Amino acid sequence: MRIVTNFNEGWHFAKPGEPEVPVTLPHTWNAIDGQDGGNDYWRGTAVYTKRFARPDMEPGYRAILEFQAAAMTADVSLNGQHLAHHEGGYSTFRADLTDALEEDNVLTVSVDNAENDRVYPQKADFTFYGGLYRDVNLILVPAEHFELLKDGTPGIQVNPTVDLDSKIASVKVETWQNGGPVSITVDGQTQTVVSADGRAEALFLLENVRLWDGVEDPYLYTATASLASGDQISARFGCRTIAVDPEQGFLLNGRPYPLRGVSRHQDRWGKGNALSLEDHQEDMAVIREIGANTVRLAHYQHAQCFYDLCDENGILAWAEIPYITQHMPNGRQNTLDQMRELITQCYNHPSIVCWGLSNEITASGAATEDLMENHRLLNDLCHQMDPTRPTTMAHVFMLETDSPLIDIPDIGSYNLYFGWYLGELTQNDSFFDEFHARFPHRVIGFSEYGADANPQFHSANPERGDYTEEYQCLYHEHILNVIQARPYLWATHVWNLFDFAADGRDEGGKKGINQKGLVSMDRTLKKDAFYLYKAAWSKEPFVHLCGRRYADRTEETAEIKVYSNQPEVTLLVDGRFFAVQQGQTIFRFQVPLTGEHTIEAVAGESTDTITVRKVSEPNQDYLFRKTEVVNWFDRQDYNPNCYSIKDTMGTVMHNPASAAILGKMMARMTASRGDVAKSASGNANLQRMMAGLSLESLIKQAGDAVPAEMVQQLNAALQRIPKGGEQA
Ligand code: GCB
Repeated sequence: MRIVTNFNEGWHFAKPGEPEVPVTLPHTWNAIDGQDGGNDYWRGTAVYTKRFARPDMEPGYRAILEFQAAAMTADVSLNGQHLAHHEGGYSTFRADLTDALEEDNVLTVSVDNAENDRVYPQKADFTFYGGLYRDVNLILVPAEHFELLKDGTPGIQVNPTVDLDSKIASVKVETWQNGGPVSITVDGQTQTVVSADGRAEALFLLENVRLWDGVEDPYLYTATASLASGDQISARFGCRTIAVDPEQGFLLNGRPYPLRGVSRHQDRWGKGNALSLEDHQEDMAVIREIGANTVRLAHYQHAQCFYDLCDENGILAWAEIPYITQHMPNGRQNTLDQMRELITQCYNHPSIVCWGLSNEITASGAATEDLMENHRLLNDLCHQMDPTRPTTMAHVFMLETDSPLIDIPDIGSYNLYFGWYLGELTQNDSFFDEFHARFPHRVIGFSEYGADANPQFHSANPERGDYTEEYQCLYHEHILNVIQARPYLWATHVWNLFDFAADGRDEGGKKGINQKGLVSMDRTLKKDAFYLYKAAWSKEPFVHLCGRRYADRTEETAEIKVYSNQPEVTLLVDGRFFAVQQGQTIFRFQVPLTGEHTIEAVAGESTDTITVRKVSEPNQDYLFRKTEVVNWFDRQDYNPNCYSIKDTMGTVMHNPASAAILGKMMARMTASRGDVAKSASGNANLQRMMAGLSLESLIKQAGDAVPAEMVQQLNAALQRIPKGGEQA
């Protein structure tokens, strides 16, 4: 018999030079300092200790300790004897304690999240929490047992192949063990097979197979394997086919099934990444509520229980390793190790549809030969370990669309932030249209897009960069059209379903938080944009009035916006009928304001109510205080017959004199902005994309990075050059 005991209780934790404190796992030491901004959270080596009596074991049994994650690097010792070293903070690993066990035991686990140049991630927009932040289990197994130590394997791999026409699935089950024979059962059929070189295999036919069919019917089968010793393991699996096509996008079980959903990071306000099962379940409930059919589990391996939840709920998942932002020549082995563990540990999940090789890996540097080679090796590893799933990559927007890097994975995907960090919303449309026209045989997706919103901020005239809930809504309304009009996009993922910690951030009125979430980091507040997607995706009838936190309005007539998946919305103002509208997803009403009004939206059985008030002065709490730099633009006088920052980049670059001035300023600017800006400034693709934008808007996008005097100098210098005939 296999006995699994939770080992989360009774630990002590100490940072260097500090006294030990009792802790219960899951635990991270960065729950507070990793979320409060300043990019100064503690990164180093801390020690977890646990004393325990020798477990009661029958003779020959082994005691294996399972860590479902240790961030980022761990060394496990028992009674002073070093037993395991593991690099990578997101995957399961196990250590065999047996030979070091005594009557009374001291277990020490040194866990390290310090900076280095080998273990990913090292540079990325999220907090690298340190700690034993997932469950630890003690597993007692008989001498004859299924493999536990190699790459955190479940010991069993199930590979169903489905013929949709005949509805027959042939299910190959493989197990790894140190004994045999092995009895394997699937759907009431049992086979006993020999084990050769530690591996056994059985093939089952399932007739009239019930498919694992996404959110509609995520039916799971179970394969169970046992040994004469009594050791037994099982794996759930799903019978489904997946395919991708450059025109049809993603296909599930033979039919087009556009993947439309959200991304998720594994952290929460006040807890860091030390989540409970209930936290994970709550996140899945929010994914179900919004009506998504896919989740990108960014930017690393998530908890097994979350992939289980995806399996159970029919949510198709993008799984990836944290090979992100900056390629490290010394990190090659670690990328391969993390990928091997990801695939070994996650293979059986029917929800997983692809393996993500990297994210925005050229964001801080060029695609060097070493980086290319690293990707080729990863890609080959994925194909060799799993011929059934495509590999993919999330490209940074400025990666040239004809870069040879794009050819490496089976299918591609871009992270685009036009309309937020830079550019205009419509550039999202043109980017994909051009890509699709130029590369009609490539499968392409939209792996990230989003805009930050602080739910405190509001505006009747929302603009990019104002952090209002209203701009986030406008942004997502636009992108919703982009993705609905382009079914060839094999997957699209909102960045991000939840606000998450990025301790290096300080913007939009909050330190340490990336506020692109549709839901707050504590999961208590759903921003208005959440309901836009719910209206587009969910079948559960509802109506939502935007502006619940935006009561004080200065307009004579306010736009009242309603999101609903119902075909008709009736608006009541102060209890009286105001208007009725038929439509889809978004309903807009112009409501004259005189004093305080109760607004009620009714759609079928659903209702929602807000209060709005006519005020004479804007509520100052609603305004994100922009920096001097941004305000400066509005005060400029300029001569339109000469060049100025009002001109487009393309126009300014057209004249050698004005181009030289701009070139000089860009060189000065990028010198102080680090690697991302440097690679952006030398990037022809980006410059082509930016050519149609005014310098003013480009500078605004750069925010505080361009000091006011620099803008003034640039504008003054441009204003000295008369335009010679070309249009501004
Ligand atoms: C990206 C990254 C993601 C960031 C996001 C952002 O492109 O892939 O990790 O959090 O942008 O919000 O800037």
